[in-house]
Amino acid sequence: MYSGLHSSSSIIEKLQKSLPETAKPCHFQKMVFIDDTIVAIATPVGQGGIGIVRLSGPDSIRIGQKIFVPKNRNKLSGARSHSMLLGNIINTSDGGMIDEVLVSVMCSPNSYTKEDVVEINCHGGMISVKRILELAIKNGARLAEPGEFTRRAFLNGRISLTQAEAVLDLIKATTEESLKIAMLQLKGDLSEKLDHIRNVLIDILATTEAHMDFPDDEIEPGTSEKIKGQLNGIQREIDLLSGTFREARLFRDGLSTAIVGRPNVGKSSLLNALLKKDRAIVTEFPGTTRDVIEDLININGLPVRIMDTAGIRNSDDGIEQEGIRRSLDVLENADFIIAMFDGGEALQKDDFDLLDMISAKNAVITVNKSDLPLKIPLDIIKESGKQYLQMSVSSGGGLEELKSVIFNTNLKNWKEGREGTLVTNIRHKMSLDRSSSALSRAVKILSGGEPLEIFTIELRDALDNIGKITGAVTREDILDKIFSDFCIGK
Ligand SMILES: Nc1nc2c(ncn2[C@@H]2O[C@H](COP(=O)(O)OP(=O)(O)O)[C@@H](O)[C@H]2O)c(=O)[nH]1
Ligand SMILES: [Mg+2]
Repeated sequence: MYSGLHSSSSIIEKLQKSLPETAKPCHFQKMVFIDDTIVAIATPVGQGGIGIVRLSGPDSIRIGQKIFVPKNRNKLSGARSHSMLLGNIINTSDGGMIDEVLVSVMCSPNSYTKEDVVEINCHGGMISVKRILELAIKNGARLAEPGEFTRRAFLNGRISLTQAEAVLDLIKATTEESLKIAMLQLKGDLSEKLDHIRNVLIDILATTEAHMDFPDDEIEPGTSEKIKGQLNGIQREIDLLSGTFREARLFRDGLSTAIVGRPNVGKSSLLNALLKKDRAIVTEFPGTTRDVIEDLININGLPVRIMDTAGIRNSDDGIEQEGIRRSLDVLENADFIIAMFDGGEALQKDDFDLLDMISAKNAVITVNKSDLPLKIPLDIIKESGKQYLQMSVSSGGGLEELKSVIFNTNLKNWKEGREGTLVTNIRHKMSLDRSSSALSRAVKILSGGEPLEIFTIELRDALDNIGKITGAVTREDILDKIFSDFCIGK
């Protein structure tokens, strides 16, 4: 009897081996990590050609089978992985048809989450997707949390934490260049580099701990020098990675750039010219712009969040004062400032105040209205030590030059076609810096001949901080924070 059982399982095994991974029905390779099944609408809410409701978890196929009736009478549970079935979604309580759909099945472990995934492609629009979502929930699925699909992909070991974060960057990318950088991270560029760093540190830790097991055995000077050399090398690699952050993160988050100046110098005109559309109201009356207006432009792949502000001057008007307060706020917090002056008028007190305000800022000065006779003494502008350029927004003169200045001033070390791994995420940068400091301390301890125990504490600290980046070392609260930035359905 037992041998019979044995032979049937080996038949399955044989069958399993003979099929390509994606051609196996799901029950051949159950690999369940988490016991509940989640569901969400994966496409944006609104009208569209199609909408997708996505299920992931051990019961996806069972739930799918309950609500979906295929046209060709095949069962969903017998469907080949990565195949699609045409059929209807049927209301389980009254048997009514909800929508005609295409259902795809992706079996564990060959899916986004590594779990069984069912995706229901229905007609776009609010009603159909919502009804299918509700039906799936009624039949045993739970509404997914933001980013929960990607979180499962991470927890099930399909991707590292940096790769999961890259998925979010990919969704949010606004230029081709930002997309390219996110793709590199998704490919695992950064995780690979960090895994290498981790492995070297683990080796050193193992060597040291082996020495500690034999307290009489002093660590020989030769070994100690070798370890120091290795640690210095690793620290250099970490610092190089961390050093890419300042510029690389601009491609991820965008460069926030504020146009500031007293009223009527041409700030709103400049915003419109950069955007090539009439975004802000332009009039000859000072004080027209009351609020901060923000929009996105692309300068050589750099997303620039450009902000037009209310003119900064002394004003008794309550609404204008609030606008000015917001302008000052933006001036304080922006990555880059375009300080604008009207070249057709003599400098006024508000202009001198502005020169003061930007003195310690990352800023460029533009002297606008160069089509009019110049009334500003350029010497005073030069004295500020800031880069300046003359332009005429209304005739388009100087616009391209301004764009190059924005790019080149903020990306001094950026080279086109550059190679190497980039760090774009502040979380990664902070952990890298902590790791680097721990390594500095470790080397110092080793040089000072202090006990190896103290040395290993620092080494572990360095190691942990690298592990936190890729997710090799994780904490729930960090995961919660990372995935809460995602949308539901990803
Ligand atoms: N002559 C001249 N006028 C300009 C130029 N740029 C803007 N203006 C005019 O200056 C006035 C104020 O422009 P606006 O963009 O509303 O200035 P803001 O108050 O700084 O936002 C409008 O009448 C514009 O047409 C320019 O380059 N040359
Ligand atoms: Mg304005």
